[in-house]
Amino acid sequence: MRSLQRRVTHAVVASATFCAVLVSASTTASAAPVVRNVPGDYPSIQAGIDAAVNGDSVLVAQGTYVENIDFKGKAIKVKSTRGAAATTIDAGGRGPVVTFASGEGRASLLRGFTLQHGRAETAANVSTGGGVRVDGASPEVRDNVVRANAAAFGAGVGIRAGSPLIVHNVIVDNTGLESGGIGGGVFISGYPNYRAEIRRNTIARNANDYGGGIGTISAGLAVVRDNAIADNVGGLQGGGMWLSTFSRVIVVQNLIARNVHGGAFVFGAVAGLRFVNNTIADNTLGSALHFTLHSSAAQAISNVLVGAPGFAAAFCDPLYESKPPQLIANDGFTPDRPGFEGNCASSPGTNGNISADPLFVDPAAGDYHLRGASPSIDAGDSIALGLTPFDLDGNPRIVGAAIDQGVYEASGADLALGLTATPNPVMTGKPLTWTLTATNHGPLPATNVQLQDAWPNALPGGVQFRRVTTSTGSCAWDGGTSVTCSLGALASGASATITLVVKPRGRGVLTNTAMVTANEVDPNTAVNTSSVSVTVRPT
Ligand SMILES: [Ca+2]
Repeated sequence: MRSLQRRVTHAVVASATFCAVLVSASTTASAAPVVRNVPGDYPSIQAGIDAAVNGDSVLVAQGTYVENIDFKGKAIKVKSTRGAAATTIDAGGRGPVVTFASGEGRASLLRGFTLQHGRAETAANVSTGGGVRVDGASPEVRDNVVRANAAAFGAGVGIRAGSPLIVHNVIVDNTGLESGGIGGGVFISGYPNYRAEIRRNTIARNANDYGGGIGTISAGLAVVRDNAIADNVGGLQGGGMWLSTFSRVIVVQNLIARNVHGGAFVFGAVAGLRFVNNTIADNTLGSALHFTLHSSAAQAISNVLVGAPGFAAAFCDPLYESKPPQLIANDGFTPDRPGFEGNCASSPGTNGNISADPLFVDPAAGDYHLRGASPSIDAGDSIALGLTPFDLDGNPRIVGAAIDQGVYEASGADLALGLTATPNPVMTGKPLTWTLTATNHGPLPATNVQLQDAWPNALPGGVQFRRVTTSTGSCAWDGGTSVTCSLGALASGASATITLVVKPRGRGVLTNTAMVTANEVDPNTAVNTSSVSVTVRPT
């Protein structure tokens, strides 16, 4: 039926001989695009692809399809109707799940599948790309889950020449097959001018000898941007990333954390290889950034680098490279040793580089946002090449005086509250002074700062209120056991001090709890509340 419609349309166009230009244009468009349904119209996805022509779509219903698919050079969209969670292509351990090896361009789209159990090994003459194999092609691969595949190079996604867009996929649990394998999650090759783009993917729990998350060889002008690269294992080098030999990769705003064998290992760079605004932390058995052979051409700008115990955050290997890479406005910090070592050891204090705890909000829970007091706030290079207008959360850059180092731009106002009691213990009937200190750690000014303070009466003789004073704004006693303060605005870095005096009577424990809030978003509310208990003793 559909092919009949196509022939009819061709006939109509062909009869329009009075206008050669129109005929030419219409023939190129090749009639209306056809939607081919699987399994409604075709028994397999490949059968749908085989029947399709440029411009068509192959729409796949939910289910598991045991097959390998090959786009065969066609500019078509292959999409699931219900998304990756409901639609799986399973290669059953035979060959890559999906192949783009016939010169496909960006008009070839694969979207919304789980791609699993693919295999690419040297013995089978296809060693690259267990889940997705790209060889001399530039398709778009979007919104897929690429899991449990195996290959020598690029167990999840393998790119051997081409400029594909690999965007918003979850690439997990893929493993290398052969000794010396490169790229557990993604492998990129494409010398000299191919430009693969790896953007907004989660690349986790993959493994290969070199580059557990991403491995590159001669990767041309590849761009790796806005990815989370975590919990990968580089068996020999480069837990998160391994960049080798004429790789002119631009690595922008990636969170590279908890990988085994370091964050990123640069083994051969050419001018243009650049790390910008990445956060690289909590990787084990290696530095956050390790520069060796031919890496003096590399640049690292505005990164937050935290080294594993025993490893410098940034190590510039003097044995293989006499000159350091260009390091600008980075924070390189290791708790138990210098942040920068090797021939970049003198970086702190030059070119905007610092070495200080970046003060993540909660790294143990995977939260690498900056606390308000972080030295990385406003400490980056606002004009670095490769910046994007949004941070990894999608919030605007640049907030405050300058761009922050790392993947996140701090905004809002980080309030903190301190509370002390004097004396403690206190004698019954004697004055007890509570001192409350509300501090705005920024980065923005806090407005309409409110403080609530309460001391529920647990003493037999009661608690007599005496007075409350504040350094800014005003406070009011409610006539019972609480005080409310309106402190107005607090600039970034400013504090307000409230002094509250009472006389407890009787004996026991008196607990005071206070909280501070403001109109602004607060990136770290854990420190907004404070509490202190005082023992009241008889005279
Ligand atoms: Ca800033």
